[in-house]
Amino acid sequence: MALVEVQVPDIGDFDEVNVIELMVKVGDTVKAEQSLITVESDKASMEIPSSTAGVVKEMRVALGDKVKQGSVVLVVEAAGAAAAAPAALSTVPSTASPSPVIASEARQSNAAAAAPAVAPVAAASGPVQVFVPDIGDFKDVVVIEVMVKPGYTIKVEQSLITVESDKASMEIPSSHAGVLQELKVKVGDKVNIGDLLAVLVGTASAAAPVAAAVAAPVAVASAPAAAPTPVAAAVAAVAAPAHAPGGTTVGLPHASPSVRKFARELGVPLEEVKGSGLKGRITADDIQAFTKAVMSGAAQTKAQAAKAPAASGGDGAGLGLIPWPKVDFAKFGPIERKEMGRIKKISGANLLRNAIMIPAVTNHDDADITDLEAFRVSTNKENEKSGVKVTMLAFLIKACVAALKKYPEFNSSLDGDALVYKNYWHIGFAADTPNGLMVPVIRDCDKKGVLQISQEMGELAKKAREGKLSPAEMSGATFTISSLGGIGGKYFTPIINAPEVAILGVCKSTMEPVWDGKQFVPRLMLPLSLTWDHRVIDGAAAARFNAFLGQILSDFRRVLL
Ligand code: CAO
Repeated sequence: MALVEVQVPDIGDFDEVNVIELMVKVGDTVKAEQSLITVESDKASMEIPSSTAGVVKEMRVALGDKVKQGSVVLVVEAAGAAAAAPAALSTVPSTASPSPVIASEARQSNAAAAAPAVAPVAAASGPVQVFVPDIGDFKDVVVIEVMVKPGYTIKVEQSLITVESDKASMEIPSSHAGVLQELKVKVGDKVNIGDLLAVLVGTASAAAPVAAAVAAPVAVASAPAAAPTPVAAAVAAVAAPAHAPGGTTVGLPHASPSVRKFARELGVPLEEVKGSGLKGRITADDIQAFTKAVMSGAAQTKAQAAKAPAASGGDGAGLGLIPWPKVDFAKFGPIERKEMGRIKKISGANLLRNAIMIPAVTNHDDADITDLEAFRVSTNKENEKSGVKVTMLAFLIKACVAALKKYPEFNSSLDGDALVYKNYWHIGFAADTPNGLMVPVIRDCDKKGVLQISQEMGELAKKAREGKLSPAEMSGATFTISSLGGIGGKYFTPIINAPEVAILGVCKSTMEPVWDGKQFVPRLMLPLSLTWDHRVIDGAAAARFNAFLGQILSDFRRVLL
């Protein structure tokens, strides 16, 4: 088998270019014409193909190396080559079998050198037609990107569109300056040399190398000579960020033609992929990783996210719902529009997801807290000096821990088809703040007494109202209580705080006549509303949980059992 050194072929006017991607490694079997590496100048990126089929024996370039015509890329053990010269190392420029990319670039360069004054005109004030210039051997190249819009002010050499063959991407520049009146191509169109690309008007300011005033309308090919660096302009690369008329950079993703093609085949939006290659270049591995993340649900494309229901104003398209009604409220009376705060937006999105995704059921019950309230009042009297006031919520937290221990599925979370039972009891409580609803978490409530829970609750509620809660102080809850007891109401249906599986809503206790078997007696009754995830809990368990909670609250000594 003959060893063949594959060299960088004639790559046109480029002196030294950077190796930005290695597409093969030692041991790989390569075909003739297969791309080996991608190189990049400040204007163009090109794939360097192999002149020879065989097995890669040695890589002679690494990422970041600078190469030029004649640099050895790698050594291939030629497939099927005559074994006549086993020790001989033949050196073959990869252009021995001219690849379309390189051939076209070389030709472009030659054409430019040979015909420096082909482009006739640039200064004209009437409409000027801009045509696809000589782009080498390429036929029917696809327009993959349109970088300008009618109304844009175009400079000479400004890229108008990007076209792509299976081997190269090129930006097609404008030969003239002016205002874009009409663009004649769109993404997906196939173009060839001489095709009409655009019509510009008001081109008087155009600075062409060969300036000659011509009466309008004139037809001008965006020929190499219109651009001082024809090769660079004609193959102006995917790697070079395009510039919008206002000078702002249009974020054109850095990727080689084959990677772009790969992304297109998979329907991957290249502009959403984070490049891990040199200078943030997107590699085939990045495309694969992105696809995997989207397929596994770990990531979303922007299009998917746009379809997902939003915190508000989402159109529900992702759920197949009819669109949200759009009403011009101002038609019916004076209005004032105020953006929602950050916390409301975040909690809104969470509540919506939880309301939609959890098959939730709410059980209502009443607990007799007559004795407990008397105990609470006396405790507060005794502790007056300590500054810690105990509210019913602190007792409820303690009572809930006892119920969660007895019914552990209420302290669990769903993980796929499994239930994760947590052997810790961190209780979240909904706090009403000027910025919106927040849920601070009191940790290890099983290990704390009612007084300590009251004290922590006071501190956390204060922090919540001041907007000073840390993310850690709002995470890790295993169960949540939402108390409207200080405000009023009877029952409500709280929304479960995923990934928890249940939440207890509590309203204001009231004195009610309760039948004790012989007579009606006045008792202080606390309304309970327990919402539970029907995938994890069933109605009987929920009823038992509420009943047990009621027993504890009516005789708090049971907490000790
Ligand atoms: N029944 C009757 N009275 C009650 C009660 C109940 N269930 N719960 C509390 N109270 C009383 C308290 O004893 C207190 O009375 P005094 O002022 O006479 O001492 C008063 O109501 C105010 O209590 P509080 O609200 O300050 O204290 P708390 O411990 O009950 O609640 C907190 C603390 C932070 C949870 C509460 O202030 C809060 O923000 N609640 C709103 C929660 C919420 O918005 N939930 C809805 C979520 S869904 O949108």
